[in-house]
Amino acid sequence: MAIERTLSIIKPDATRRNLTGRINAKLEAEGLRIVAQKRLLLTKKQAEAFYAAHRERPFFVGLVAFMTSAPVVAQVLEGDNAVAKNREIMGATDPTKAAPGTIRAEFAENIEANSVHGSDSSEAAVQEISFFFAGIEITG
Ligand code: 3AN
Repeated sequence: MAIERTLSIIKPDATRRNLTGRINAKLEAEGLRIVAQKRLLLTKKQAEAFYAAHRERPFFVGLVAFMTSAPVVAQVLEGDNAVAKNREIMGATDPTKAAPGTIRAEFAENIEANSVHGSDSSEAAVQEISFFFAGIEITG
């Protein structure tokens, strides 16, 4: 398997409930390494740019409001098959459909406030990592 990197975001519902450490523990227990991490409060412009692909979706305005409502923790995860592996650890978008033991099954409040984001392809990962991090900030 190839060593990959993926972008993860611990979302406002989770930072608000002080769940950063518990989420990180799960990621690490599953073999992903947190090779970069920063906590920041997104501006409206930044959240709109990050979710630009969803601009036409009915939930876009609410999603941007939610993502700017409290700090997020952006992180780069590294490991074997990191993109797919992180999606597996996260669970389905809708927490009522997420497999038991996944982050979203355990922590998400609802389909919008679902505790974590993870890149959904290796192309998205490259683009999303560069949205948040300069190469010099990532140390394997
Ligand atoms: P995922 O994060 O599982 O890749 P996407 O890319 O379809 O899911 O959606 C991006 C984000 O938009 C989700 N993480 C969630 O916060 C929000 N979202 C997705 N679907 C809905 C929905 N039906 N209603 C409200 N928010 C949603």
